[in-house]
Amino acid sequence: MGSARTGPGRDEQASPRLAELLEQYECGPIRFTGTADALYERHLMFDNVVASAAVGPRERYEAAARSVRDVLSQRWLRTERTYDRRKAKRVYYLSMEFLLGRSLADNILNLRLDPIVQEAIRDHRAEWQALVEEEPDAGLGNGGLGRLAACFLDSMATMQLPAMGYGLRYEYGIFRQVIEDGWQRAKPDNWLRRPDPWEVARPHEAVDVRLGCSFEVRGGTLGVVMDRPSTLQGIPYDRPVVGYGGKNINTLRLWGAAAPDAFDFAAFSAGELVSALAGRLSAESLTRVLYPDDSTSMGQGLRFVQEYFLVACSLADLVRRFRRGNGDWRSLPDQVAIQLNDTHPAMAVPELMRILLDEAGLGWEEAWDLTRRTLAYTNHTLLPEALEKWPLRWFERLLPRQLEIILEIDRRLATEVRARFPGDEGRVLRTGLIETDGDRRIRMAHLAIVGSHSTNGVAAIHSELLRKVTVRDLAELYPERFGNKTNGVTPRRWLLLANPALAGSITAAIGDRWITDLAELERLAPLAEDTGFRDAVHEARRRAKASFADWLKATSGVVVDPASIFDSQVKRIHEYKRQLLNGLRIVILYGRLRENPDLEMAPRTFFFAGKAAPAYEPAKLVIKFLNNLAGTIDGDPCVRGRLKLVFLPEYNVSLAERLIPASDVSNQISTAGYEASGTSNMKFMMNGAITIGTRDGATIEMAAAAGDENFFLFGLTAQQVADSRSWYSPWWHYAHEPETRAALDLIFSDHFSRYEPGAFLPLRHALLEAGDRYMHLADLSAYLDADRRLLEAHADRDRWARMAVANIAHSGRFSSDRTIAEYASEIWQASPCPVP
Ligand code: 26V
Repeated sequence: MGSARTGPGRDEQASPRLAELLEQYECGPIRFTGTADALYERHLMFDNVVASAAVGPRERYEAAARSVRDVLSQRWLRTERTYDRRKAKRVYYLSMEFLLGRSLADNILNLRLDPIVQEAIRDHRAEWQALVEEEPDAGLGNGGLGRLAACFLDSMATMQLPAMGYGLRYEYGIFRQVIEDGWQRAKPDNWLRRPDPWEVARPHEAVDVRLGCSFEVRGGTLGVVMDRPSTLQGIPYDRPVVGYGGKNINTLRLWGAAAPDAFDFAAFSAGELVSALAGRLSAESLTRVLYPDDSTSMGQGLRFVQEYFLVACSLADLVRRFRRGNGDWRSLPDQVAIQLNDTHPAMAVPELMRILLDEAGLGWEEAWDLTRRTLAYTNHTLLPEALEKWPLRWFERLLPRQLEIILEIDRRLATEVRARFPGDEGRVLRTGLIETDGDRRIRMAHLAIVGSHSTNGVAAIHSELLRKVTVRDLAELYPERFGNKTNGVTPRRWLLLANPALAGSITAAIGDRWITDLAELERLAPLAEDTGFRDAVHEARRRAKASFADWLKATSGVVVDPASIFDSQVKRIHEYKRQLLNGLRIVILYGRLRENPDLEMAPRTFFFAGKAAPAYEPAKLVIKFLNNLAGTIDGDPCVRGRLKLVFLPEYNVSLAERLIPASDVSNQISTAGYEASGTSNMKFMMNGAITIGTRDGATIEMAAAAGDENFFLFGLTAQQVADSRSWYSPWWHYAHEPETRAALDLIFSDHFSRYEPGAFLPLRHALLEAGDRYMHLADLSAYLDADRRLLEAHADRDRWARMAVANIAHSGRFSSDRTIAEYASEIWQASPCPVP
């Protein structure tokens, strides 16, 4: 970043293509005058009023972000105006989570401003890097479901769909993870401490939400006060979502909770002012924090209110927009498609019914028809403990009208089931919206399926299990509603941005159309036989590994050898994802080397990263185990330089962007039948890593695309897992597999917990005494066998490079553009609306 006077100006350095592009952004009343540098320098000076000597990286970040926002603002406004004038059918993506990560470099890339920026920072690389790192990693999500929502936003904008995301503006995102003595500690993520240059508050578009309860902060925690009705305000905070090429700029609208201003000024005394303001404080706490549980415990009242708040604000907003352009309620499904990201926003079913019945004054039949045709639902997990079921009495106290509607839906559903399956009362109970054993609960998945026209899973196997097992009775009742939409990821962030060297080699080989049409990568397939291209792929990975190693050393002091095989497993820590299985593999490899120090074995570095839900003790113990394993290996001269394990703390989007391009091997080893899809598996594949994995989720489809010979699949199938449940015994493996037994004995001899004796006894309990629910031991020997085959392949550099090329070439299906194209044509009936 040179100064305004010396830096390269727009006219001097912009190629004709670029000049055209900039003109594209000058599509409102304001012309950009002067240079890009001048724009930046003006923000640097005037936004924070600081002397140039006192400017730090944070001020530079804000000025850069504001400059980029200036460039996109007029086009952002024009996008909304175009959708409005064309009366385009709108798509609304309702999600409690958007795991956005950083925006600056991504927005620059999507606006195609990178040549300008590259030029401007030519002599200031380190300064630029420091500035980029000032942006907090927006962690408004737990994991896969939230990151998928962010990839979908990118694809919808790139494909010029008139789409909008709706979510919550959590002041605190997913907790920050620090590791102390090997244990996970959770720290608050105060990501909005500093003003966020990307968000635009729109208080004049606030909406009111009426509730049958109020809030109170008691003893430091926010509680729900029943039977004291209150009104909350939802304030929209808009964020730009830049499509690749910057043609359409969509909006992510996040709701912040506030108390309405209006209180009785005439009557208040000093005491009342304080209590009135305290009331205001607690209303704001509703959107204070993201719930950090992914697919574990539920049942918190505040989460229930958060979900309703998202639904009520978003529906009020989109109905208002619909009514502005259209008086006829009957055209709602032709004008609006609403996608529910899991059941978290499933209260949209009764809420939309309430609006159509009570506000539009329609009759039940018509309201029901419109509601169903407008809504669609995506399921993201089959884990029984993650299927939401909210106590009926919460609805009674907080949302009595919505409960009335749910009960009527349930009554009509039962009538329909009885007519279709006379005498089958068991089926009536199984399909019903209300679970009757114990205290009565509403089955939110049933509500979403019954109240929408489409239900989909996120990979072929998952959609099949959903239909045939989890909600079988409803699928028999409404077979035409069920479908599959295999997940995808955006190639802009996960290849073009994260791996510039590989992206450059690909573009050099086949041109740049792959960026918006990833199927183009197929054209790389023949280049597996081209030594030049294989070398380029190899070189790209070498560079990514070196720069990861440099970064790791600079930020943590940890030294890894870039010449070793980088073998990664990064995702939420969960028993079904089986990080422990990976740990057992490493213990066995370690045992082999100790046993036979002359054993030939390629040097390897194993990376783990991921957060455990703070209340999920077994998952937190896995983190502790991996850290102790790392420490023991580091301290053992027998294996030094040959094996290394690194647990990277604070896994987030930015860390994924660094690690994935640097990884040679991707571990996708969930118990078959448990991982709905997985999405990091696709990011690794796109970047040319080789997968070792089980036949689960989308990994099955990835192997089919790449060819089995380019994949290392192992272990029980979902069918075998289900069939062997009743007789499976981990003890059999302990008794009959010497390496399995030796590994477990080593762990339980406190070899990895010398100063914490007994620390890992709960692992023994889970793996042996309690029956090994996720069947680690059943797959362990097959895992090691696949690992042996993988090492064999790696020993042949050309063979490995061919496999990498094949994986990249066949990863095109796993672009979220393909997924979104399917949603648009098969569920939403929505078409692109290009902005002129
Ligand atoms: C559940 C709960 C319950 C309590 C409060 C917070 C919370 C947050 C999230 C969830 C459900 C998480 C479900 C999920 O993330 N599923 C993942 O979705 C990915 C995208 O479809 C998919 O690739 C993963 O396989 C699947 O595990």
